[in-house]
Amino acid sequence: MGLYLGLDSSTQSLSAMIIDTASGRVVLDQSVNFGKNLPQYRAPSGFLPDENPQLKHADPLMWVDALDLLLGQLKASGTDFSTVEGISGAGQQHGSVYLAQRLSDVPAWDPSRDLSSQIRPLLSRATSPIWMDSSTSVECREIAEAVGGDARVVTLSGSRAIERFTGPQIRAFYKRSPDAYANTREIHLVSSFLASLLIGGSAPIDHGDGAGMNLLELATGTWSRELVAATAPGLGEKLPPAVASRTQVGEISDYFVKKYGFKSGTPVVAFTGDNPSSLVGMGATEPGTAVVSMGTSDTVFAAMRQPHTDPRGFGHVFGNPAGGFMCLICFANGSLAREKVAEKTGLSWEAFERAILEETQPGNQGNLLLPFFIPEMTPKLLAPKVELFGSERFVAWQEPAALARAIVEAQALSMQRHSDWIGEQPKLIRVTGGASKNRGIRQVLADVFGAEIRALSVGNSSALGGALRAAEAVGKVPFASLYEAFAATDAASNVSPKSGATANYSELRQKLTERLVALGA
Ligand code: XUL
Repeated sequence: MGLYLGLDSSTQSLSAMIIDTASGRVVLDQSVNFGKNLPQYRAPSGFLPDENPQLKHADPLMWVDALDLLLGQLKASGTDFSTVEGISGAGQQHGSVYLAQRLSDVPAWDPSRDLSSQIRPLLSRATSPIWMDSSTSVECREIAEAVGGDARVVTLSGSRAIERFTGPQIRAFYKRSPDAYANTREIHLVSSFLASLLIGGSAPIDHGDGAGMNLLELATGTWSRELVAATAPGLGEKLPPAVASRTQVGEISDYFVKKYGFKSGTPVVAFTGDNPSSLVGMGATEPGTAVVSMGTSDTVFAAMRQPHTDPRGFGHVFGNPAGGFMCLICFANGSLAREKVAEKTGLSWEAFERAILEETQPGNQGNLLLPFFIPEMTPKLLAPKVELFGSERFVAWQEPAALARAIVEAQALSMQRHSDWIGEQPKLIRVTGGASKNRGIRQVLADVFGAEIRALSVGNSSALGGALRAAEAVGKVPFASLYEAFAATDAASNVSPKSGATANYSELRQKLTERLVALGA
């Protein structure tokens, strides 16, 4: 029993959460926002603006500075890190960091200097492609062709070759900057990079996040020779080992002991991707509970005993940090699309909720909005596509309440369609992320899926997942008892499907399917 720290480096912020397994309480939950707190990196939404909408990169030093900033703020406000018994965490998935030296070969971090000035000279690539990048369609095709087609990539890695996945991104780097690629000794994911900073060495990549690279062989949990060879020459020597998620990857380095007061020898457990970490934070590592996470991206995910892949090619299979597998479907048009509709209709968040709950009905009288305000990965649309179908006033953007309902219904119907390959329709869905706090959005999910919706009392399920994983691996506290204490649902937020509502969606579902098929999606 003790205190465990979970970190989460997501698209827009770095969060820290400390849990106390003796009292069953979260004792600390704090974040720094990259855009607001580190404006010198000129990344208001966590990535560097670029003329090309397909290119989405971030400065990895921003993530390093965020770590020093957050730990410094916490120490200054009285956090005693010497009581922490173990650390784990998560990073936004797929993003990669390129180093000219192996981190295990460099001298220990000097606590009299900040960390970013010690990392800067080690980078072989100044920026990191992140999950929002969609610039690698050519490389995806080349990788698939080299191994004998899409089906082979899916069998090996659990997903088709996907633009944002790390393998195609590495291949694009090798082709566009061959010298810098040749000068690269080690490639990390955001998650393993964060863990490497903490241990002052090269941390392995875990099976949860590693499966989002198109390089890991799902069946064996090792790097696939075929995919590695198809991606870029010499890549095998540049990848850290792949390990099970509960592996202790090292001890906290002296830099953090001297600077922030951690106890020498504090174990660090492999970091994982933010979605696999949320699977743990949501208490959903056993099959049977689906999770809908509504943040910058919307994701639908669930634990799976045996890997089983999406015939349409949009879904993925990743390692489940508690053992076995998980499936995931990711939608780029999450918060941003909802915000765009709120902005265009002039509705506040409260009015948006009222519009859904009080002013409109399930099925929206046939009004339909195609919700792709930015390029989408599920279905694959490389250019934005927003279209309205329905009453004259609706298509002229003059029905604010119907438009609020329309964006949420289209997102929920698209989630339902694209998660149908997982198996039986879920009867119980756990929700997380900012938008899930909106009761109107929870009601639409309940009505479309015909499922009971539950939200957790603790927010930030990915940072919580990090703390829980540390408690399980270091403190040997079983997940089942951790879930009882920390993954309890908040009864006041429960939502059930309205009677008869689910049936109202058959027409809208049909209309959306026709549109998607017409778009080749
Ligand atoms: C999942 C994905 C996103 C990021 C967001 O495949 O790309 O959900 O992990 O941080």
